[in-house]
Amino acid sequence: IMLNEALKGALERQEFRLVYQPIVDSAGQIVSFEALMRWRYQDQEISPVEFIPLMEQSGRIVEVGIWVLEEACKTLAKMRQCNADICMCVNISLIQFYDKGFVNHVKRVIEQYAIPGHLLHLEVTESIFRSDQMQINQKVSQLQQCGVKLSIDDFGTGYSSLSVIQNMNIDYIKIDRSFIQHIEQKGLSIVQAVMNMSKSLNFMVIAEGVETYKQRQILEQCGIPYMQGYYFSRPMEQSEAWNYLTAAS
Ligand code: G
Ligand code: G
Ligand code: MN
Ligand code: NA
Repeated sequence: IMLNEALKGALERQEFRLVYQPIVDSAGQIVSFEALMRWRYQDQEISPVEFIPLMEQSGRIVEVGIWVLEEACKTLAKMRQCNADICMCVNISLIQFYDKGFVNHVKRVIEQYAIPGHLLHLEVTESIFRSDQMQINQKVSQLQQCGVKLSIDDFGTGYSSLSVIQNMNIDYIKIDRSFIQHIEQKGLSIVQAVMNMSKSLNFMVIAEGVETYKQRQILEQCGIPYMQGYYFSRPMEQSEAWNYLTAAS
């Protein structure tokens, strides 16, 4: 309840910021950053795991989500001066995704910052599959008309119906880090299953939460094209992310 009160003016008090974690290809080259929200309240960092659900309950996530999208696109526009092909991944809450102003907002932001749509990747969780198929397809096609790409985040942890995935035009699937963490003990069957699906259903695969060289090696042998995790880099403040990018370019 106290956090809820504190969240009310957090945007106005400029307590939110974004940090950026690289996503790399099989050669270790950066292809993208994922923007992740941070909240500093009275000298404490509060995790999005705590405050995102509160903002979803209050509906405030729509307004704050608009800020996130703008901030991420502003950063992307700046980064493109260094690497014109770099992409930006932004987490989108389902409430924001289905808000009636969302598509127009996405359009406005990519126009404002002159960003080619395909460089903006919107990440939604599997909970999207719980909504009505018609509703999903309508929103997805509206967004794809803007050129933006869609990713399923934390894949494998939630509800997903294979038939819905088959009927949905997804661009990326991010395999949840829980499947990567135990890859050495429990094996690769989930990862391989997603890789096989990706070929017939035509989406790209990203492995999340890669923490060790061994994991990277195993995933590489499995043909995973993109990886993200502490092994490559933790999420970075904007200035660090800029240094990382310029050093890599
Ligand atoms: O960065 P961290 O591991 O603390 O993120 C925890 C969770 O919060 C992740 O599931 C992540 O997707 C989510 N999250 C981080 N930033 C955002 C954001 O800007 N919007 C939404 N909807 N979720 C976010
Ligand atoms: O749900 P989502 O995938 O958006 O969550 C992303 C969060 O996962 C980031 O905020 C980041 O803090 C966390 N994360 C990123 N890489 C790693 C990793 O290698 N190990 C662990 N434990 N967490 C990670
Ligand atoms: Mn994510
Ligand atoms: Na994830």
